[in-house]
Amino acid sequence: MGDDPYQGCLTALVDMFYYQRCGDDLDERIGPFAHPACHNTPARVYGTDQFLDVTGGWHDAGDFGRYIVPAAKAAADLMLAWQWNEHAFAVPGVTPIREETRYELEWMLKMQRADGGVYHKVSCARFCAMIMPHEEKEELIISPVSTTATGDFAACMAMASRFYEAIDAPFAARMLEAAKKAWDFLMQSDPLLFSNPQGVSTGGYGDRSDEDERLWAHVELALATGEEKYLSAAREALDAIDRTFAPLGWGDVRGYAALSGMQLPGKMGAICREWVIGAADRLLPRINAYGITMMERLPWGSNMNIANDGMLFYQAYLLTGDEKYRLAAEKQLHYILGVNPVDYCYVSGFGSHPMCHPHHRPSVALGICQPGMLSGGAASGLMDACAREHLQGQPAGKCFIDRYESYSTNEICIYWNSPLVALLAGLMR
Ligand code: 9MR
Ligand code: 9MR
Ligand code: ZN
Repeated sequence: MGDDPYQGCLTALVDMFYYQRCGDDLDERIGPFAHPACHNTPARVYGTDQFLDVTGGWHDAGDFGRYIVPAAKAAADLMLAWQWNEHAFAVPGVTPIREETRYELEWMLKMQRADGGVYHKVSCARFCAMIMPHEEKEELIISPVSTTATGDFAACMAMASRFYEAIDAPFAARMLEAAKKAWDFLMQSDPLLFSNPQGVSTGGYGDRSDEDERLWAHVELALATGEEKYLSAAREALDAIDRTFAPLGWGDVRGYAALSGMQLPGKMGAICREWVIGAADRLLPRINAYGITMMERLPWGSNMNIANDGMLFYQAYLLTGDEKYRLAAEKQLHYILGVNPVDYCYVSGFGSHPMCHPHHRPSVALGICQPGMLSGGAASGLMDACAREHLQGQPAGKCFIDRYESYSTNEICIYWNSPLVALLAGLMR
């Protein structure tokens, strides 16, 4: 342990990804949360008699589904985290972040069809009871290909090929090939926007548009290859996209295109740098007394949006060296760690008043709270029965209840932990 008070929290936030592993024997290293390999039977391709091996990857959240769209966000954030502060992860006892991210990437590779299209998700037909992962024994179903999953996959794999080039060149090459195949599929496919097929009711991760996913794919392939066909696709898509904001959401990935696009040659790089700074400048004046950019209404998983804002501010700080952005990034972190209307540290196991009853199946099954998980946080829509029962009439920032029944305010998620890992690592530099 160093004397940085944040190091312990960062370590736990990264360990969380190891705990989320699917299809792996999790040993005594993680204490009571150890369990034998789960979800390791062949999965049925929806509506067919074809079965595939798609073992591996991380459970998405408090449920055990594995979904490509949010996986791409989580992996991208972890790569940015180590880009921003490699040093923070080179500490004994921290889960090796490159190996951990690779665990997800290897699974994602298995989700690609021979024609390049990428299946949207694998899960059971419905959410199971509050049991341990290896106790969920229903048939696994692979849901149909979508172009949002395929676009995110192409982008994430091309991005990862840059990050793993120096570590493992053959792995990087395999990912770049997969990215190119996914891109070819995208180019000849109309939008395939996902909604759950009949009989499947797990997470949908639906979207209204695949334009931003396509843009991100063009940008990453342009950067990874330097080839003209990707560069011109990126140029065209950059011109067409709305560059007012640069969200780093699972559904709107424009911000990832902006962040990576900054490294593109010539005018495109300049456009992306302006995009990032412009978006940060638009958010700055929205910062309120609690240090965050929203408060009237808070979406499901608001802590992700807050951590994402922190990442964007941090990136603007790296670009300009202007302390006002760093300060804004710090405010996002402080809100999450306790400077908020409910006075909770939203990371389990940390702070003087931590969240400790998350909608997280292993924690509920074992009756103990797993540490190092970021709660979704206040959500003003009161989207579950528990929230409706207890939070009626509360202002948005107080629409949080530390009860496991409240999945819309107190679930945990890989892509909520991941932007916090990036923000925290950046600020620890
Ligand atoms: O546990 C599920 C959680 O992971 C999801 O985010 C949430 C919303 O889709 O649904 C939870 O599952 C609940 C289901 O939707 C309704 N019946 C109770 C389930 C467990 O609380
Ligand atoms: O994080 C997702 C949130 O933005 C959506 O509003 C919500 C309802 O569709 O779903 C959330 O994602 C959940 C997913 O569907 C299933 N795994 C748990 C996710 C977090 O609650
Ligand atoms: Zn599993």
